[in-house]
Amino acid sequence: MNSKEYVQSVYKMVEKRNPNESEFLDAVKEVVTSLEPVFERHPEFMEAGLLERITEPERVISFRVPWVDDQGKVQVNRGFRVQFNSAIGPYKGGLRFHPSVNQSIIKFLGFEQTYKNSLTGLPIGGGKGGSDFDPKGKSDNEVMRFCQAFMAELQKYIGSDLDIPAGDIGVGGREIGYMYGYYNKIRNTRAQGVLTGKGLTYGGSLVRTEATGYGLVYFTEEMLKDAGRSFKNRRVVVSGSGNVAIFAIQKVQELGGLVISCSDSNGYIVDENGINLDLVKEIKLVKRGRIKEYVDHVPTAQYFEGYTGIWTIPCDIALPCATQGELDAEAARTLVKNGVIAVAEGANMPSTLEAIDVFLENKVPFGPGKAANAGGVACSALEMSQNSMRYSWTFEEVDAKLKQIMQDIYTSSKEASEEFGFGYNLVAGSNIAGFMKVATTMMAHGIV
Ligand code: NDP
Ligand code: 2IT
Repeated sequence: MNSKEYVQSVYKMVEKRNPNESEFLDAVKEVVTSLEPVFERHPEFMEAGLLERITEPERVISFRVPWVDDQGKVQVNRGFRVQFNSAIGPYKGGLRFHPSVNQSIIKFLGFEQTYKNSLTGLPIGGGKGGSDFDPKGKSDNEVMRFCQAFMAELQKYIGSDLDIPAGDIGVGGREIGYMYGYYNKIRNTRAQGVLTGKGLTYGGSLVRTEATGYGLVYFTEEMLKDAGRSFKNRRVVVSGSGNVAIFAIQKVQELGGLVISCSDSNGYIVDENGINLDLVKEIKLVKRGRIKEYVDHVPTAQYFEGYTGIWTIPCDIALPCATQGELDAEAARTLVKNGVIAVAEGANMPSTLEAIDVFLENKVPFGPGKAANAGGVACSALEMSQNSMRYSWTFEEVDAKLKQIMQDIYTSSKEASEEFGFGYNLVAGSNIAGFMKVATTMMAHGIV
């Protein structure tokens, strides 16, 4: 069997084994199609069944999360932790609380996380978890009781040398604080390294809050630099208005770019004078409100219902930072038509496979999520290092390490793409560079 037949036959098996898991299948498809030339050069990887092994999670944990709401009513949610691949280190990856969460979504995120974490150069394996709990409209007390109920079960499976969760959609500092407090109480420990994204007074790292957004912009800066360009005076559209979007906007503004739009799951705002980020932070982070409230404070700005229309705004640089599948082929064609010069993903898999093809066919420099948004998890690994040392680096120290890591990811992705005959293709390059470290390690460990 040649490498092409091998990749196709394994993908068919994965399809058969995971029916109805479209997000997971898309994530696998994107990676495996990049790997054909790798298997051609390394037939020993085929003989060792590497592709069959990496497409099957080491462990999928699903559990009941019962809790009591403010009306005294019993609520039951479903919790997940997918421990995907621990070849290069303990499982590492965020927790997502959103009503859409299901096994397919957590598996796709855990699969992606494995190669993203490998790309950081730090010793972390891949995992992801979460729940279909919807934090929207819940009181602080309800969120706390849910986090405690969730952790009551999750604690059986995690640990600072085993599996280290962090935040993702719907899980930020507040939720990590509640989960961390409860973990320590019921385990009778003060194990700082068990979660990342912690508050600064109990083992959190400076820059972790900003890291994904900042890292995304550092990565995009490398893409622009290679084309002899920069963020200066560029029109930038950033979707979402959560953790990743907000700190991406902050860094773009620092670098002289003009961010004209951001969104939430209901709609998007356009402010041709440049987004007032303090106002967005007040609305989304402090009040936990809706982005449309922005126009109540800035009458010259406009609000549009629906979140996909954001890609029709003419811009130079597009940074999707909301959620999977938010940018489809039609949106990609519109961006290309409007002359976009770079697209980089702050979210995980925001562009559909067809949208990615549109960017690649039109030679638009495209930074895939597993490379471009790796700054968050990289900083989480730096938080773990500081916890182990019982020491904290300064903001400048962590920020410099983050920037270096993002530059290294860019270079290794670009070089792997060229080495394996893809030209300038950061999708293929990041898949290959991420895979090589995992593959080499799995070969060293034997069949385990
Ligand atoms: P947050 O919960 O802080 O913010 C999510 C944002 O996306 C909100 O503005 C939310 O709007 C919006 N959103 C959610 N669903 C949709 C939708 N269907 N359409 C449009 N907007 C939507 O999450 P993060 O910022 O942490 O995560 C955003 C993305 O970045 C996710 O894909 C996540 O996996 C990825 N990521 C996060 C990292 C991190 O460190 N946090 C690291 C790497 C990647 P609303 O307020 O209406 O819910
Ligand atoms: O998707 C991601 O990389 C994250 N949500 C961050 C994970 C982490 O462990 O910091």
